[in-house]
Amino acid sequence: MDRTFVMVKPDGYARGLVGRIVARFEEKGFKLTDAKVMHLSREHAERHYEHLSAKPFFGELVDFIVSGPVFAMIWEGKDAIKNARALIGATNPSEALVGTIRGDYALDVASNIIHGSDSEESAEREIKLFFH
Ligand code: YYY
Ligand code: MG
Repeated sequence: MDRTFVMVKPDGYARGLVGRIVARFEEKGFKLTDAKVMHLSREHAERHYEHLSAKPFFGELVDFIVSGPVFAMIWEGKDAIKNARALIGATNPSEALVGTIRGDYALDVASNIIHGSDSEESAEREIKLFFH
């Protein structure tokens, strides 16, 4: 069974969106196999986003992701990575379709409320980083 890593970011957690986001994944047909509230260290956040370290927004991204608790999850289901990304919507909420999580709950790319792994390699890496 395919698995993916999903995380409600500090803005989504602070806004009380965890329950609604979990419900969206359950309604789609995914099974939750692990989950926890965490407050990421800067080192953990930098490792999670290390592939973006050369980007101009990297510093702000790390500051944001350590700014408060997150809710980390592992979801299981057919084509989990692709189907979870479809449910999450485009990176920039301005481009995310209504009906997707970012399309319905976010306005700004810097606070787009949720993360989902984008490949099998990143799902494996992120599940290890957050759950081992
Ligand atoms: O996988 P996804 O979260 O959809 O996008 P990434 O390209 O991996 O970027 C990670 C994260 O960085 C994104 O969710 C918001 C932030 N970001 C940003 O603040 N400004 C950008 N122009 C692009 C991404
Ligand atoms: Mg990504």
